[in-house]
Amino acid sequence: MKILILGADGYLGWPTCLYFSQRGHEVVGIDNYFRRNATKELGSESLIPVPDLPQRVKIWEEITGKKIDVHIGDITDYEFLLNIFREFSPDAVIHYAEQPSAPYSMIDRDKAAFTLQNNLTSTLNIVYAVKETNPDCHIIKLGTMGEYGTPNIDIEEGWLEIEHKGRKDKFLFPRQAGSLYHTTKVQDTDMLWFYVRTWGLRVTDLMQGPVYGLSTEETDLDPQLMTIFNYDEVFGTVLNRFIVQAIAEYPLTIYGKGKQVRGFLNLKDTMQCAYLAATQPAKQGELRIFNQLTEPFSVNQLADKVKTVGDKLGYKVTLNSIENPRVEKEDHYYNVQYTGLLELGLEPHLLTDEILTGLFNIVSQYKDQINKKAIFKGIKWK
Ligand code: USQ
Repeated sequence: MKILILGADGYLGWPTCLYFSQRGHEVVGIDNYFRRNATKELGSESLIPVPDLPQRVKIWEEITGKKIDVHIGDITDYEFLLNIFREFSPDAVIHYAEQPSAPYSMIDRDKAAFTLQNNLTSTLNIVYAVKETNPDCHIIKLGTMGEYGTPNIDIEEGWLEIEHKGRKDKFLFPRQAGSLYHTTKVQDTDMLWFYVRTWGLRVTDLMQGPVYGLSTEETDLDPQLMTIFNYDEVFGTVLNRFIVQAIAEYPLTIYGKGKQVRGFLNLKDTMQCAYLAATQPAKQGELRIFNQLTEPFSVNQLADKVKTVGDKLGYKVTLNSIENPRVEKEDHYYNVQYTGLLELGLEPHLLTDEILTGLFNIVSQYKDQINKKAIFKGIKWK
């Protein structure tokens, strides 16, 4: 297959490029270095220094003999994106090229406006480029479990059948996002659903939970192939942050009661999910939605696991419940349906003590580079 990966330099984008390339697919990647630039501006760069994208693909080619083409540019520039679609004519496009951070979208009006403009325009441009060049191209869009929020009913896989005054219909599952970032993902889904209905596009929307981990089969081939790893309040996800905090002997930053539950997955499983979606595509005129998680955990459960493993490894791990900078329910019902990807063949890597120990071992090699000042700044929702 010919796969176009947008956001190819990112935490998920880079290992996804390698995953498809290793399995014999032709990969083209695009990135505008948003994450690198934004983290530099915030003083919270990747814990692991990684070469720039052209250098990374050069190293990949030296090690495996496999070639990945990359372009540095902004997909909100329609002509730039369209030219790549024309030249490459992908069978599938994977869209990771969004501003991915909830706290970033809540810093101020400018960052909110950037998030809105970047995320919605990039999705719109992909829709138009696909329609203009090859309407059969499968759009794989990274959504988020946060689109649903934390309703007091079971969360279904994308859709809900409703009976109202004796009549029935199927609708997108009700959405109530918890940040402006998450709201743009809701808007993306609505936009894609509109174009699927109107133009008959083929779309898979992956409702992903927070991802943790560092290691994939391909990035493990050489330290220079590792993915970007952020642990700061803005770009780090909670479990990755807790591991860095444990190693730095910084009290784990549990927001509020810590009873918030989210659906987590290992980085390795993100690769599998994207691959399963691409190799078993949605039908023409279908918006297929999968809930992309493998295990729900509360923040407290994660903190306890990190403490157990960290203490065993000789760190002094302490837990600290701090005032929640976000507006979110800290104690809520959470029961999610997530069978779609398992039915496609997903084999989950669950969060065992062994996996956590592996993460501790990699991160501890970069202990001296941890910038404690980046760990918590207290970006408030209001
Ligand atoms: N949390 C803490 N302490 C921390 C950091 C986070 O208690 O130091 C809590 C948060 O309050 C939240 C939960 O942990 O309740 C998850 O926070 P997170 O920062 O790991 O994840 P989130 O901001 O929701 O965003 C991340 C990714 C985003 C993705 C989303 C999936 O950055 O791109 O869409 O996970 S989901 O959470 O399912 O919406």
